[in-house]
Amino acid sequence: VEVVVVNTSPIGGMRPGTSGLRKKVGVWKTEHYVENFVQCLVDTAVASNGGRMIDTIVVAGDGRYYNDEAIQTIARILAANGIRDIWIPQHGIMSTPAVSAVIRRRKSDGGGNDGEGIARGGIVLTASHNPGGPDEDFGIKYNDVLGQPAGEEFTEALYERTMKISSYRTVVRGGSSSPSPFVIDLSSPVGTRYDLTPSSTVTIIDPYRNYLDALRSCFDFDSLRALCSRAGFEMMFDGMHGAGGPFARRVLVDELGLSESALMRCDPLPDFGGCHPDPNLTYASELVSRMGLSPDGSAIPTLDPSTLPTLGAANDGDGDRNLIAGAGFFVTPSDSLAVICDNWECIPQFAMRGGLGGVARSMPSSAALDVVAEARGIPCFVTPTGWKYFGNLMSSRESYDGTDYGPFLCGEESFGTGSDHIREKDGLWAVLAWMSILSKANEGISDGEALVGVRDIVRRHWAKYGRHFYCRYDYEGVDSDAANQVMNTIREKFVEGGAALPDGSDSGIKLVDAVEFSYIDPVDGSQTSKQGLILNFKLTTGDPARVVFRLSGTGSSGATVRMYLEQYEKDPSKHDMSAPVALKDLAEEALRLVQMEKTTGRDAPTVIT
Ligand code: VG1
Ligand code: CO
Repeated sequence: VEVVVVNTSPIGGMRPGTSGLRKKVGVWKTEHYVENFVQCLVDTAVASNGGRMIDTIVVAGDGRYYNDEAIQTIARILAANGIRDIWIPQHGIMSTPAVSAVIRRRKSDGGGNDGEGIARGGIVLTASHNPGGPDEDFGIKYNDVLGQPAGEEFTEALYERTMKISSYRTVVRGGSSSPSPFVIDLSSPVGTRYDLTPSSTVTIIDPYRNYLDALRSCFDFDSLRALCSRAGFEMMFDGMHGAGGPFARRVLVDELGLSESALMRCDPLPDFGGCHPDPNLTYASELVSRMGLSPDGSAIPTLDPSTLPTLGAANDGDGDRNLIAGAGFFVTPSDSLAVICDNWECIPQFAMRGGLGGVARSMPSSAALDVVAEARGIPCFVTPTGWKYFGNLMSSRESYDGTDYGPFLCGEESFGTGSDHIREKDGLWAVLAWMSILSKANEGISDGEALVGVRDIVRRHWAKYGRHFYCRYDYEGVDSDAANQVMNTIREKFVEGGAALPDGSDSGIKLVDAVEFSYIDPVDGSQTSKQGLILNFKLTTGDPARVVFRLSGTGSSGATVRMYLEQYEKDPSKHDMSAPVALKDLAEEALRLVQMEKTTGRDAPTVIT
């Protein structure tokens, strides 16, 4: 085996977005593409490690098309750069939360890894909820030593390097006369080691162990097992053919005793079986209908809820997102977060430490969390979209001097929920959190009586705190110039030209102000601007409403305009209205003001969720 230096030149367009670099597979397959990006990633990681080589790194993907090939290429680059220990899960597949758990928890196994015994970082091969396959998306992101997505400073430095790169290092077998690539057998037994160079070893690791330990530290598996065996409790989990499926099987079936029939689509497939692995009302349609729901999230009136599963859940391609539903009842991610917050007593991870020390949500998520946090005296943070901002908050609250800042809960409207057990959102964690809430809610219910369901829990929550009606419209594949024009129009007319706010329309909904969200990280002081345009309205009832516009940062072509709608309703007699109906007037007024159809040519969104 020989280390070789290969000449290359910069390739444009390698700036990571909300969560890593996502491109069509065809782009990744162009010559030097993966090599250039990963060499720059290593260089940036070394620079941010004070110039010292990174000793241990984990490489894993969500199993999408190109996963295994990219793992091989990346392992060779890492070895040639002198990274001593490269950890790859058996079969190359791990969910994103499981990678975060490995980085944080995996200690030296007594083998060649005699360093500090923890990974310095992780390379995660995923385009998350984007479709996979030869003509679809592939992606690479980097998580740092804490297991959290690299921040903007890192990704910008990485991008700068991609503009200057002139060579990369890799290893070949057979010397330069008859070189052939070194290939690792990803299906070899856990513990198998490959010496790629005299100073660099690949170890095949167990994908499950560290993640299972992380979940065990959060939940009471015995009481969850008891819930699963209760008469009347039925569950349905949709893995969407992503990386979360095998982890769900390992936990829900092997540990908690559910039957295999509780799982659907839990075998990872390179093209996710042709589906769009995003667990929302549109793309998780089969689960949604099995839960007795229409695509707009309302209950199908002809179905008797007592014949439907108690709990339905889905994960996205890389297992970090979650959808939660009950019998004939869809829970919005923003409500889910607020309910988990209010029910912290049900979750041992929080209860054992006397409650939550802090909570956070992304700006476009609804204020349902804020209302609970305020009532219960929990500090609440509002961050830009993307998990990296939560990571900073959580890590800053880790104790170095014995102070207990308490556990941390956070989430996003985009079906992301999680806590400080790792530094990523965690689809399965959210499912176990809801199972814990259900378990507690049914403690006093005797066998034979109807179980307290998801719907009962959320409706009680609304009665207590009021309901934040919530909906998101996505306009996907919009022409980039048109998308920018929508944003510029809002900025110029309503944010900067605030004095000239228009009169309300016939609906009586009145725009009261407009702001552009920017964020100063309270931990490192870094500033992030242009994180979404917020239009604040006043309804005829006097209640507040809000519409946010943002451009997606995870797409691989064209632009996606997201419109987030939120409207507060205190009156319980109005809580059973369906969200799209309740929000219809607000949506129309916002679309009229920003001239969506005129600018983009779209008279309807591609996805409503
Ligand atoms: C989307 C979501 C955001 C999430 C991000 C990554 O970003 O809106 O909340 O953190 O995806 O999730 P954007 O920029 O497209 O709106 V995942 O599961 O795709 O890693
Ligand atoms: Co994801």
